[in-house]
Amino acid sequence: MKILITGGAGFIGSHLTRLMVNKYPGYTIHNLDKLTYAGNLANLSDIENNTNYKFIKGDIVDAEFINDLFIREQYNAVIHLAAESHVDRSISNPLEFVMTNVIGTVNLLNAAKTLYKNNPSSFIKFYHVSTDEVYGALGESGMFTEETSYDPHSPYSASKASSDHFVRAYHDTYGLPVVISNCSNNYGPNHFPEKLIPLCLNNIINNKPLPIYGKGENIRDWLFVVDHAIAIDIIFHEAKLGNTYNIGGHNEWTNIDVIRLLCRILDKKLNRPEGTNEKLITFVTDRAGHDLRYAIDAGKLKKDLGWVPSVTFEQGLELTVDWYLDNQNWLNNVTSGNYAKYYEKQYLNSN
Ligand code: NAD
Ligand code: TDX
Repeated sequence: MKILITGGAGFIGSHLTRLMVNKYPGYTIHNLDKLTYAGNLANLSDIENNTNYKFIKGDIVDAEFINDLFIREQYNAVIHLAAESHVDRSISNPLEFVMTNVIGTVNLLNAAKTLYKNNPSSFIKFYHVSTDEVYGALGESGMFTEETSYDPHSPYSASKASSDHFVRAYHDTYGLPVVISNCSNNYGPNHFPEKLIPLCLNNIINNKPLPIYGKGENIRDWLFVVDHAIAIDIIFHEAKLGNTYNIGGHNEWTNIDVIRLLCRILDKKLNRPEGTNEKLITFVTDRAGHDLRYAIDAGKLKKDLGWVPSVTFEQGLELTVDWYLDNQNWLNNVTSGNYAKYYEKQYLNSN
């Protein structure tokens, strides 16, 4: 089986690519990534020489490039993660999110449709990786199920909702074999330090303020990134076509409590007196349209396919903190902005 993973140099994509390359030596895995600020080939340095793995630099917004690639490579399946993924960036530049998340997805769907039409038994699946943010915000109770109506509030979630609708439309209209999953907030190694947990981790290490939007009372449902990758693998292989699965950790935390826990873990690991890091917490202006609460009901995934998270939040956060402390070069590289150019040069020189 020849599988195209898009966005494989990003946070979740790199964990999924590693899992697929190592677990399925008989598969050929291509990783298509534009290497935006969020894409980093250093995330995959441990598998870059595997014979069943190939990196392809390219932009999913470029329809001609995507069509040529699909015709040349005759993929059997696509797992689509490439996206602009940061809500705050979507508030300052919505159009970039429309281009990548909507137009880019439709380009991939068109290319997949051509392969499927030409040889229906050879193109088996288009797996679209999406987010719980498409469902909007919850009040103090309730959970998102697969039946919850879409109600996106940010330009990011609106673009992801739109891409989900296109994926379903290609299933209903053209019979394209699709699967969608909507996951809650991920955390773990290789998370770009613009998102809450890695941003605060980096700032604690460097004794900088920890910016908490509003009063820190917004609630997210956190899942360790490797558990998301495991869920995608299971859904990719076992889900019925046309189905949607919610993925989540049953692990709701207010932002302020997450950051307090992180501060306590890092007080110990950095040998600072208890309470030192909490003093860095700084309340700042709230995010516009800030969703109050997300919570995923992942009961269907457990019932149908037997998936449950493998680590608790405390275990996952400890693993994450240890990874960042052991990989401060990674953090320094991505915060210096030199890394994309550096790794691109390395790659071009070696090919
Ligand atoms: P990320 O920002 O870390 O990585 C995105 C990757 O896509 C990067 O490697 C980037 O270079 C690549 N990319 C961006 N634009 C591209 C383009 N035009 N062409 C080709 N490649 C391009 O994102 P992430 O957090 O790993 O998220 C991956 C996917 O999972 C996204 O679709 C996101 O919506 C979804 N998701 C993320 C979370 C989360 O908590 N991070 C939760 C649920 C769903
Ligand atoms: O500096 C900050 N201060 C702060 O209080 C940042 C960056 C965030 N926050 C808050 C906003 C959110 O309530 O923390 C919470 C988490 O924020 P992010 O890490 O930006 O994630 P979120 O907006 O919840 O979206 C994430 O989860 C769903 C991912 O970025 C998305 O790609 C995914 O789809």
